[in-house]
Amino acid sequence: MVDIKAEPFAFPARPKQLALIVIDMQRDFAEPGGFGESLGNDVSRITKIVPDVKRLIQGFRKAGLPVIHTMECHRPDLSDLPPAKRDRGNPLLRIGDEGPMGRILIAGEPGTAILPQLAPIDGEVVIEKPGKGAFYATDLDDILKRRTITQLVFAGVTTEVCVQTTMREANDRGYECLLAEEATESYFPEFKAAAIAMIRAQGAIVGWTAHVDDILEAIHA
Ligand code: C5J
Repeated sequence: MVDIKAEPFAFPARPKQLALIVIDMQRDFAEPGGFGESLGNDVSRITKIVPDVKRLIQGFRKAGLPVIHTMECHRPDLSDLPPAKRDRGNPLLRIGDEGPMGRILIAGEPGTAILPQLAPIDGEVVIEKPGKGAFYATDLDDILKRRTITQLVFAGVTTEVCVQTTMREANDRGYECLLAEEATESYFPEFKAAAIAMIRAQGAIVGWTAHVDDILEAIHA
């Protein structure tokens, strides 16, 4: 076991049971013309974390630990897209609409792809998920159980939506969760701060949070 310096107290990592989950680092959330911008967001906040997400991914690869990527996306026929999700709000473009990077959040479209700097390499699992949480309607839990993974480090976007939802789903399924603070972002700085605070409050009620440097130092120890 190796302790990772974390809040609200050290994370007792068991490296053989640890994986990195990178949530939704997709062009649709990070680039102009994608889903994030169609909702009125400043997407430049998301691209700023790419270097920290990249060194976390590289650190896990170097340590021989699994890296799992998720993508929020839907089938081209929209059969996994509930009207309650598609018709929400008043975005410039809805999920499934044709945008400058192809159809918004549809599997296989250019805009739905993971940012090229963070692209999965051969052998890494990619989970396509129709919901906010990565356990909903996917085989993520089976994949983790088969590999005897019990602890998850989280990176990706957005902190308070898909990252926090997945952490809560994982927590309920018995996984210990650690959020890498510099490797996650929100379109709203106050929501990122609030999510970090609520995750680690009450004795790590959802999980721990830690700095990327401290995670990397511990997994290489
Ligand atoms: C959102 C996500 N915010 N990946 N998706 O719609 O957080």
